[in-house]
Amino acid sequence: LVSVLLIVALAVALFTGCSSSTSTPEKKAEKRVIKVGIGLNEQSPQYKGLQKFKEIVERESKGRIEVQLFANSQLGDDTKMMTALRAGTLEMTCPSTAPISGLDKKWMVFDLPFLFPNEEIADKVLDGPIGQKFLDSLSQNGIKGIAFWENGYRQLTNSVKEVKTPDDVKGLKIRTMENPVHLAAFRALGANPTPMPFGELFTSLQQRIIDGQENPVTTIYLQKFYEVQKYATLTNHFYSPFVLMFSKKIWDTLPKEDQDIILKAGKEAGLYQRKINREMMKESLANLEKTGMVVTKLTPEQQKAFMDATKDVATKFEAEIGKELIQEVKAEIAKYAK
Ligand code: KDG
Repeated sequence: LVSVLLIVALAVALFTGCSSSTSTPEKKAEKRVIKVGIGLNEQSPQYKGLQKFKEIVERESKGRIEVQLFANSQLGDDTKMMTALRAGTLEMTCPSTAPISGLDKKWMVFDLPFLFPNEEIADKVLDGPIGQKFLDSLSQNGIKGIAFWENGYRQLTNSVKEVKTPDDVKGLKIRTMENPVHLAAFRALGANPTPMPFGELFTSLQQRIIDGQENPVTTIYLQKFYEVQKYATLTNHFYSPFVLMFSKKIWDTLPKEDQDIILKAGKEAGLYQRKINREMMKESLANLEKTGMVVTKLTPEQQKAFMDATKDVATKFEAEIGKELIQEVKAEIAKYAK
């Protein structure tokens, strides 16, 4: 028995010894990790788009690249994440155009009230030469622009009263994104706007520090704003698209093959994201109405009153955005609106 045990022990020693000696010389190719942070939650179409992005990148890189997703402002708010991209301490994020204006004022053009008449026209302009010019220009600020995704038309909610006319907005304390055009538009409506990061929004509504906020219906539903807001008005006032972006500092260290995979995946996942964003918007609207929230749909005349009340906002920002640039974007929109 002793000899049998000895032979077994020897065999085990030989086996484990052999296997470890064969695996040490060749070091496995190191996995590259791409972290992506967003403010919205895991149910959002934005997160679903990122799951698609992850799937494509991991498949196309045959597992060499791993994409890790962080929702709910876990990695900070949009501005903080963009700062991290510029410093090279975070790979990716996907803010709306609104906070990008903190880096470069011309981005405010996409936040002008009632800019895009519909989503299809927005797609054409953003996926065309003008959109590409904007994405490329981010490199001046240490960011590689990948693609435009969709957040969706923004709608107004509040806890005080039903809003049907610009007059009803007067005096309401409204949270906006951190963007001068948004502040100016709400001031033009007579509101009292306060910019605030998304992560602080729910609690501020709950504690009644502010009366209202504005976001696409899907966000209003999925982030449960209906629990703390009684009234929603479908104003469609801003479009403010999402921009999927990468740290230029890190991008410049990537092999061309990986850059191509990421770029292609970002665009492809973006098309998917827009599609589900539009589907979920319809579902969310129906769901919101079921929660008991008062959802007010405006007639074209009622919506025009909001357009008229904010029509001078674009003129106010001509100097900062550039008059020609506003004209160029508007001409491109008009071309597709025919
Ligand atoms: O993930 C993006 C969000 O952080 C943010 O852009 C959502 O529309 C938004 C808001 O109101 O801040």
